Amino acid sequence: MTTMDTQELLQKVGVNLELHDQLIAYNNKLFEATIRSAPNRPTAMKYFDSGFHASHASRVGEILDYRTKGGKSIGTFCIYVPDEIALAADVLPIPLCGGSHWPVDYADKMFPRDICPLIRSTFGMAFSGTCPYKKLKDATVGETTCDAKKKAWDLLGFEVMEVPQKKADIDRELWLSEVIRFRGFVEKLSGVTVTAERLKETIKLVNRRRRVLQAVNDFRRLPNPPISGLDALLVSQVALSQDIQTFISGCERLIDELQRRVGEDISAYEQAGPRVMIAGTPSPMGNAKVHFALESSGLRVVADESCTGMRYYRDCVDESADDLAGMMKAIADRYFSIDCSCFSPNKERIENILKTIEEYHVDGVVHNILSFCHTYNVEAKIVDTALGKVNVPSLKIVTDYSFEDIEQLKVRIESFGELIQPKQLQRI
Ligand code: BJ8
Repeated sequence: MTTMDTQELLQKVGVNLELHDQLIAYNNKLFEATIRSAPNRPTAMKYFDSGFHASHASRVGEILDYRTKGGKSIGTFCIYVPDEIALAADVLPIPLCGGSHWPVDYADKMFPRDICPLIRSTFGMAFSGTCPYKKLKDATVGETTCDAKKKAWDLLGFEVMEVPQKKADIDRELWLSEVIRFRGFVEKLSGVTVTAERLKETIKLVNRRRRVLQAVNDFRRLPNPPISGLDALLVSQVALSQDIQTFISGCERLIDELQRRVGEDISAYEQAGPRVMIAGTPSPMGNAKVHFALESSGLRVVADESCTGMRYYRDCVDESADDLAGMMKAIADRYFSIDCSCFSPNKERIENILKTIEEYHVDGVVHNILSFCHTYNVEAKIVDTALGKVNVPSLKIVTDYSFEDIEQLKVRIESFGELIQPKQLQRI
């Protein structure tokens, strides 16, 4: 798609071109300075680099085409909204979480300043007229995962899925009923009934996306990871924004190249720095700040525990059921196993973190917490108690999307890096 085509397209979907140019200039500059500046990148990352740019260009065109042919779509903000069911009703989910600092002040039109930057970025884009998807959806589906989100949906009149806050049987039943209600919602939107046959196909398709993500990230367990944490983050971000089939093909090419790199002992890193896991809040597309601060300070990010990491792809939906009720239950169970800090207690998250530390040979954990995200911020203390028992040090970073504090962060990260006693797998 030429520049001219893109501008016409954006105009067609109601984007404010002048402000959009500013947003893209800001995002591109950061992308070049962070993700693209990493050394030893696999050639197959080209697809994911283009996926970054496509999210405000050709992907918009694809969705516009789909809608012109009568397709329906919904905006979403959380990995609790089950893609399988939406797709089985011929409704395309479009994740809308913002990761750019540029639009955050535009959110002040409706929201207080002292809320999470993810919410401010998302609505800052919508209110500044720079979100190309605003007019490309028939409905928007929120969820009750945090107070700021809940009230935002209220204010904006969105459809809301109730995510329970505990994991007792009664909560599981409530969640199943919400998943069934969501099916009714998307069926009504598109006029397409979800059949067992179609749902079986979409369960398999979405699981395939999870499996390629698992395969890419498995390489990060190795002594010399052939892919960096910054690139692995970009892969996850692109998973959320691009066409599933194209994304799967892009990952398959990357997996082949990573396999070859392993054979030739090519590392994504120039030195064998401490191996760290990032835990906590997601880093939606546009935000790679903490990954960059860590990797440009000589640490290696070998695991991401967040929703732009393994929380998104760790578990697949059980494919064994053949009837609609069985499949709906399998989907509800899979999504109910997500260990978001909105749950209380949230012991699965601690178990998953400890398991990941073992599997990825993690020397230290970095809590990446978006400002004003109280559940992850407080839960970091519970995580730290568990880490203390296995002698794994941690560093808590509470920050927003702006780069104002980057030098301070790097000073803290460098001290943390010196404190970590690498236990294992330090080879280059
Ligand atoms: S499952 S992490 S995508 S809610 S918006 S909770 S950062 S204050 S994004 Fe999330 Fe779903 Fe949980 Fe994952 Fe905190 Fe900000 Fe709320 Fe957030």
